[in-house]
Amino acid sequence: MTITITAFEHSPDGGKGLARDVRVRWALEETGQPYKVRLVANQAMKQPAHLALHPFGQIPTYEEGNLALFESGAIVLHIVERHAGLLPHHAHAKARAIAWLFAALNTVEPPIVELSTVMLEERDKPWYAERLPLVEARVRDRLDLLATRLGDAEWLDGPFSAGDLMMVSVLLRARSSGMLDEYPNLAAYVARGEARQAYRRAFAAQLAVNARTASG
Ligand code: GTB
Repeated sequence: MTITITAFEHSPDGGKGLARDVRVRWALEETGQPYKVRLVANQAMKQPAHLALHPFGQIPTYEEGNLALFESGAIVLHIVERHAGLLPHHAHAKARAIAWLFAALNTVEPPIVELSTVMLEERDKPWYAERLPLVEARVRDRLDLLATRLGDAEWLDGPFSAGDLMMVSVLLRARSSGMLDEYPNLAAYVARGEARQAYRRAFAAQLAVNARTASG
């Protein structure tokens, strides 16, 4: 059955790979699943046809046969549970990989998204200079402990897993703030993720869309 995902027609990042369809593309590439992409314009996201797929009118979504899913974490989990490659076979190791996937989404991503929102949308506000260091400190709280836990390991818990895919995806969004470079082992971890062939294919595919839609 054909897998179809949705992505921005025009990503606000212009193709830097930060929108959440990339983690879904990456999981599909890692597990060798072909997929199609339906591009959604901003105004169409809040129209009934898209809201029927995604209750909050966002991307990404995932359709396969009569299954429609939203939430990048749920989509990635669905993919990796059905197709081998990103979850260990041993039950405990699998549970830990899923724990890292949730940790990326629930524990690490929120302060990073808050930081990027502050930097993008609150720069001209009177509270910006006071608020920025508070939000940066919340990101550092997470990165300090994540960096300690990773140490010199290649991946978070044994071989590369869905937990690493999600953590690398989340950390990428912190790079433009410069904070990732404060943690050389995390920066190297992210670079290892980006160097994977499956990530490169996922990144190139979204870049091609944004290059095309920007020019036409
Ligand atoms: N929790 C959901 C998930 O993980 O799937 C969140 C989905 C979400 O935030 N989708 C965003 C969206 O559809 C795109 S990815 N936004 C449109 C809307 O809400 O109307 C978030 C995103 C947007 C832009 C950048 N960027 O420019 O760098 C990065 C990430």
